[in-house]
Amino acid sequence: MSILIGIVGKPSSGKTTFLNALCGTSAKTADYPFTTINPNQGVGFVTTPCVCQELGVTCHPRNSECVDHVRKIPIKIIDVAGLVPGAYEGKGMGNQFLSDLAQADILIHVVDISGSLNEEGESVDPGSHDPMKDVSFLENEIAAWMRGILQKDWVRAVRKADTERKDIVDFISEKMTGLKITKVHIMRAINSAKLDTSTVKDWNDDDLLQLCHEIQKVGKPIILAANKIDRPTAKGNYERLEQEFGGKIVPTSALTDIVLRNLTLQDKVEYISASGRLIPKSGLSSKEEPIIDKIQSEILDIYGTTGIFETLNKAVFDVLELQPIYPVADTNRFSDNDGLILPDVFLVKKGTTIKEFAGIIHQDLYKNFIHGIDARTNRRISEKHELQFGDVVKIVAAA
Ligand SMILES: Nc1nc2c(ncn2[C@@H]2O[C@H](COP(=O)(O)OP(=O)(O)OP(=O)(O)O)[C@@H](O)[C@H]2O)c(=O)[nH]1
Ligand SMILES: [Mg+2]
Repeated sequence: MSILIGIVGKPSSGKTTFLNALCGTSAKTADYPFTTINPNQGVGFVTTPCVCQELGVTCHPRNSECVDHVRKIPIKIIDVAGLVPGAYEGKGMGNQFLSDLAQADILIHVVDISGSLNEEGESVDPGSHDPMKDVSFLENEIAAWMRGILQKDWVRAVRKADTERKDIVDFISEKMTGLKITKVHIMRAINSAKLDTSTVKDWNDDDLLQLCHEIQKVGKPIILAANKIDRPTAKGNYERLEQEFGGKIVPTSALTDIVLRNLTLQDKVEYISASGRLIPKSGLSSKEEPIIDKIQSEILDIYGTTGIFETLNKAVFDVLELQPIYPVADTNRFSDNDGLILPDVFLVKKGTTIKEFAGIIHQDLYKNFIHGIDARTNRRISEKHELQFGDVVKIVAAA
């Protein structure tokens, strides 16, 4: 399964800066709305301690990287045009960008937590806009966009489905083809929306909107990046939103991340990530010195990091509940058939069984599956066994 993360938010909230920080790209950013029109794409990395250290081996990563025993797993990221109220009806850049998000598994909503932009992304008095409003407006836009897709030809389609006695989940699933919404998502959403599946033809616009809100929650979950946390009016807003959204919000400063990266690349500062400390080195100009002090005292000392990679890790590991699993062919050497040690790592959903995992690697492995082996213990595992975070497994299949 290839994972795609979509970066969304109103104009000028810092989406492209966020993408550049995550992916090391240099897509255009600027302080006026709609700098981005066509989507920018990049590849970021989620990180997890590599099992090579625990197993005492030197790995040869192929589909990922390993730096100092940290596995870096590539994730595709897309940054789209800014979203303004009414986008689903074609306002602003319209709903083209919503289509750009169709393939996304999860959305990072980049919010201007300093409250210095109005709904349209234009500058206003710092702190005068309530970022809480941005959160609900974005959810509403996504739900309204999905409802628009469902409503197309709804009455006729419902009648037809009725005469064909088609299952409602199959019916909605067909309407949402291409949006990466699964039948499980739809089933869960119908339940949460408490809709009566025996009276589908009576569902009104509000019912459909409610259903789409629930589909969004399960099918395109949103994690909040409280961006521009470096600005003076940000902290209070962040604390308020943190109370409300708890585990789903991360304080970030995309711009600081980029400044720090450039200074590090120029060897002007050393960043000790474990302690969140910056060590100034020679070559810092008199203009750069106060910047370093400010980053240390106003961001790192308070929040620990610039938050960019924390957001990505949280999205992948906590919200999507994906787990890194390492398939091997030789359980003594932890290698593949060519002798490469721990070459690949796959991200699979929590609850995935070893047999389902076989199918993710190759359909033939699923068909011919016999059993699995836990490479740590060399014990057999039966087909219903659910994989755990960091498992190293061999799949035994009939030739
Ligand atoms: N202070 C501060 N400014 C930031 C931060 N992130 C981005 N910016 C600035 O915000 C402005 C807008 O950034 P962009 O990345 O172009 O914003 P965007 O959301 O992609 O904007 P559109 O493409 O127009 O929708 C630029 O001037 C950035 O330098 C941040 O963390 N802190
Ligand atoms: Mg942009």
